[in-house]
Amino acid sequence: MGALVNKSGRPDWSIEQRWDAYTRAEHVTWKTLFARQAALLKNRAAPEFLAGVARLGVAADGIPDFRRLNDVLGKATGFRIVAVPGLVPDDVFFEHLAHRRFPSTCFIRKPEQLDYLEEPDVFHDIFGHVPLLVNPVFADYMVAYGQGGLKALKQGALEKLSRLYWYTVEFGLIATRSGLRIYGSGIVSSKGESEYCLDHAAPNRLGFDLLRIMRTRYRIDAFQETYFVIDGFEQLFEATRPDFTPYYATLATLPDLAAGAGLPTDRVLHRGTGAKRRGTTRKPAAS
Ligand code: HBI
Ligand code: FE
Repeated sequence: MGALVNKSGRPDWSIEQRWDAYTRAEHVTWKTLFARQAALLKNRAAPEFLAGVARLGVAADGIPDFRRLNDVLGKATGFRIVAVPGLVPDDVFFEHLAHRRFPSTCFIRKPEQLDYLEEPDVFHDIFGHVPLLVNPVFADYMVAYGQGGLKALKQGALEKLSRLYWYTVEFGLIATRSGLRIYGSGIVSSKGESEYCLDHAAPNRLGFDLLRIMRTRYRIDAFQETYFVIDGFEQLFEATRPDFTPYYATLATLPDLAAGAGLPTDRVLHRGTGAKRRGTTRKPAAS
């Protein structure tokens, strides 16, 4: 991450959302993105995600007012959205999560960036992340991740831990009786990757494996080469409950793996062909 500047003047980097200041055009951008993803995700997203969207009642009408979202979220899991100007430093990010606060950007992408932008915007942060924060098990996982992040910073293990966030919170898939479903926010906020991650033969789809994930590098500028599939949010929470200190010691003795690597020990749901996507130079929406 490049040097970040605290424009907020507050130690937690929070700002006011200033919901009244959004323009009509900005609300239209949100509505366009929302309508497109809602239709696409009906049979693709995890039922828990879709239940969260319904419960928040966010969102079909335009960029949501965080105060209204917080009424619902607070009652459901005690989580609270705080507005931030953009990416915040790792320690600030983890402090928020550990205290049941989700830092969300407030700006929305420009109309010509509907399919891709580098940094998280309010559509990614709110539509992508907040529906699952209504789910008690997932909410607890996010808090535990914040606490684990603060520990990993002290142990010099952030690179390993951040892969866990990437391959679960941002790009995770979940197995259901009706087949694979999406729960990762980087996917649900991207039209192209919402299709690619489930339908395309190129990427690996592997069973969740904590240490394997923390060894696996990732791409931030292209669709993922590997997706990891959980059986349920309980599995995620239970697997990450132990102290990670001995895991980091083990990982220090093992080589990192390429994003598209295959191991004999993988639980393979689909071994990717690795074929490069053709026909577009478009990148997926940022996470
Ligand atoms: N800041 N606003 C914001 N959003 C993020 O997702 C975020 C961040 N700062 C740090 C960060 N993510 C990651 O580096 C950690 O997940 C490791
Ligand atoms: Fe994100």
